[in-house]
Amino acid sequence: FSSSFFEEYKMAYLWSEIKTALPPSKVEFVQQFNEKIDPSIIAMLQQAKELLYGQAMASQLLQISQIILDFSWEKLNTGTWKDVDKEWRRVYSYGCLFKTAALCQSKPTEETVQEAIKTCDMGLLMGAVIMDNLLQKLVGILQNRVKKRRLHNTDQNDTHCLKKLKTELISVPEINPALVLPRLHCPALERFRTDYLIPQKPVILEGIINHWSAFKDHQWSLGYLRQVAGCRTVPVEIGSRYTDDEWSQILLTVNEFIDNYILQPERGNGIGYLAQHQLFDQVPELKQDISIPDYCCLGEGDEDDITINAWIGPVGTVSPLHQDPLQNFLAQVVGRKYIRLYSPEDTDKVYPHQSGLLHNTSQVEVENPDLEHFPNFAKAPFQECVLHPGEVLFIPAKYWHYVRSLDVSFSVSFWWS
Ligand SMILES: O=C(O)CCC(=O)C(=O)O
Repeated sequence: FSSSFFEEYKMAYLWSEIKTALPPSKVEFVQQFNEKIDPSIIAMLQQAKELLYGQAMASQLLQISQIILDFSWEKLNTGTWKDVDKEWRRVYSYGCLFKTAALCQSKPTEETVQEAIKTCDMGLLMGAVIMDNLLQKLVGILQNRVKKRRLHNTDQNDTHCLKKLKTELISVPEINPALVLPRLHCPALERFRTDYLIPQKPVILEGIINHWSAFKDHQWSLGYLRQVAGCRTVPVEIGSRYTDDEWSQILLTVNEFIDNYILQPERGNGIGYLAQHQLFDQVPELKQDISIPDYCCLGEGDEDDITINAWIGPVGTVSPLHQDPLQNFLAQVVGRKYIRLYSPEDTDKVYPHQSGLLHNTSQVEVENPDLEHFPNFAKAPFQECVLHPGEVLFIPAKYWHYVRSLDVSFSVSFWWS
């Protein structure tokens, strides 16, 4: 058989695979909404379900799903995100589900499968969980259709581009030995609790994540990221730092992010940072490569309440000096990061922004401070380090932290209470 015949066969088979993930009959396909949802939209959702289980043309289902998506999208983009009614997010997810099904019904091309993957990702990012996380199941099936073809020629290309990048000058700060953060190798839980957690003192922990698959059989790299998530759509922060006026968030596939913001940043419009907590829910393969540090059991919260964030970006991403309300383990997996910490006791010396949204962020550019405007910043004591792969920095709650990547970098942070 020719490979194109094989590809066509696989695409034809795709719909039967998608169908097995859907409820077997329309009776079992339950959609219930409260009175917040307009009756006309409920009628459309009902009609979409009839079309999905009937003999209708895929184009009809596509049309109706697009109306559901457009209508609910309006609702998701009205007012602030926290005030958006979850019920409309569920409607949006159903719209994504119907559109995905419509796109996959008759032998889809690779482009159509890509569009279906993007549709599922939009539902996962903007919608709410429906039908036992069905969108996640569907995207897994779809991803398997495109993933394998991408594997071959990217790694070599990436290495070549990375070599070129290495020639750029990176300013690695000289660490003052008097200010360097202490390091401990696999301390006992009790030692960590008494000497660091209770007194809320930062420390670098060594040797506690070496067993992660991310360092072993699934070693994290740009190539690996392309393999498990290349075709997935994710939000990327564009701009050197989130305090800049030009800073924005855009949606890109992971491959586009790597190509245009990591390997050839001159192609993208500024520095791009994949900094978000949804990545591990969107791409469970990545979550399986890491694990929550044992030391989190010393906290009071449930394991389910721990937020796991991914921080993936090129040389030079900067997280301006800011504080977060929870305890943090910042684990470095690939590349190095320069980090500065200031105690919450010195908050007045770091000049937090006055405005509501940025009140947890300092106005001072840490490595180039304007001491005329912020004179007391020079008096603020700090600790610093270069965090290397395999090291984990404990940042106590409310500690001010500033982070600049010195290489292409992958980090994971765990926020716990
Ligand atoms: O690594 C970074 O750029 C920032 C990390 C951070 O702010 C955090 O983990 O809270």
